[in-house]
Amino acid sequence: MKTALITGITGQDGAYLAELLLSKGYHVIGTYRRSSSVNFWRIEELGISNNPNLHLVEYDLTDLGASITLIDRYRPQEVYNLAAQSFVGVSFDQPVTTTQITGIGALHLLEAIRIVDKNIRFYQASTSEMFGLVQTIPQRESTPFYPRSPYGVAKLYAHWMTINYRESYGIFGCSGILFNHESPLRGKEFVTRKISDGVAQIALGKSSHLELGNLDSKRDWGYAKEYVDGMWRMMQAEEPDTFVLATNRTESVRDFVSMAFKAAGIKVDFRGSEENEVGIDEASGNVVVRINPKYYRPAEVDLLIGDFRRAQDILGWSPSTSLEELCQMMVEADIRRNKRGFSF
Ligand code: NDP
Ligand code: GDR
Repeated sequence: MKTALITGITGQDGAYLAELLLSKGYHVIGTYRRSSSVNFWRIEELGISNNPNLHLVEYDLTDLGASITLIDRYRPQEVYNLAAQSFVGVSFDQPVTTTQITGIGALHLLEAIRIVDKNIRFYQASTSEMFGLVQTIPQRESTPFYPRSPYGVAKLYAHWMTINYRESYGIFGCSGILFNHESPLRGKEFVTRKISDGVAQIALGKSSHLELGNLDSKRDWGYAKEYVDGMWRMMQAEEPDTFVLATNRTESVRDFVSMAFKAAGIKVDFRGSEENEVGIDEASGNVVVRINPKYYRPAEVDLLIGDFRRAQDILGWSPSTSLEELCQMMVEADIRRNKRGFSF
């Protein structure tokens, strides 16, 4: 039985990856942070929280000693580093914390592997945010980086450290440059889930409207459950490498809003521009979307679209859920949760 260690099991990807690895017969060590109220809602929703092969351990990525102890104690064959301060918006307000967790945190695990056992395989959760101010379209493994947030800069540091430990010490360190991936388990601070939950509340008469920031930014959104399979494939490859996972389709935030309202049977018409733009429910004439500049970022990533051909050729990975299907799935899940009066 293989043992895998997942940092950040309380997050979206950690929960889906744990589900996948358990289904493949792994013993999974999942780390969570000490806090006043630890939240296991995602692994509970997936029905894996009581799986006898899942072992939950308290751990903070910012502690080097704890990282060495963790790796030494469990001696996993595979380490998936998914833990991060992952919200781009917050990284502008907390750049130092973000760097310590998202950047240096990855180095702590690489150091632990170097010290304890160099045969342990390491996956680093890299991101399309490293492309930032995009230099070419679509973005692939060879596209130059130009991060636009403290989060993107911290992730770029961790990405290069992973490559450096691969080249310096022969550690199997792979880096997945994943474009945005969403699901009903996405945190509500991220725009797609904020929209699906907001639309559900409006459709059920629990809320009048949704407040958003920049509707013009364009993202390549895929389904998280498919992306964690790509992470696992990278770790089974012959050689450690860097791979882009994406859908090669880009849509604006505004398009996603329309799609989500459509999934709830509401047709929305956008009028006005910039801060005065509003989304109007065509049937009732009610304003259901407003702009609130507090959601604007000091520097924005305007457009992302990824080329996943390398992952397809070498790993046999490709996405299969369309954005319409994903959006429908998220809106339906949030309508169900809001009807139960209970939505994380
Ligand atoms: P989430 O924000 O949902 O999860 C992040 C996880 O990291 C949570 O479990 C969180 O714990 C944990 N964490 C945060 N700080 C620490 C710390 N100091 N020590 C230990 N654990 C910590 O992210 P996702 O699941 O969406 O993403 C997984 C990874 O992939 C992240 O690294 C993210 O940056 C990266 N990524 C995500 C993409 C996406 O579109 N989802 C795209 C590309 C990369 P807690 O619950 O206590 O907060
Ligand atoms: P992103 O995701 O920054 O791409 O990072 P997010 O969903 O936060 O933003 C996407 C785009 O939507 C615009 N936007 C808003 N965003 C939020 N959160 N809230 C709003 O109200 C809002 N209105 C408009 C943003 O400005 C942005 O352009 C995600 C995270 O999961 C990262 O960890 C990951 O690395 C990248 O995806 C790939």
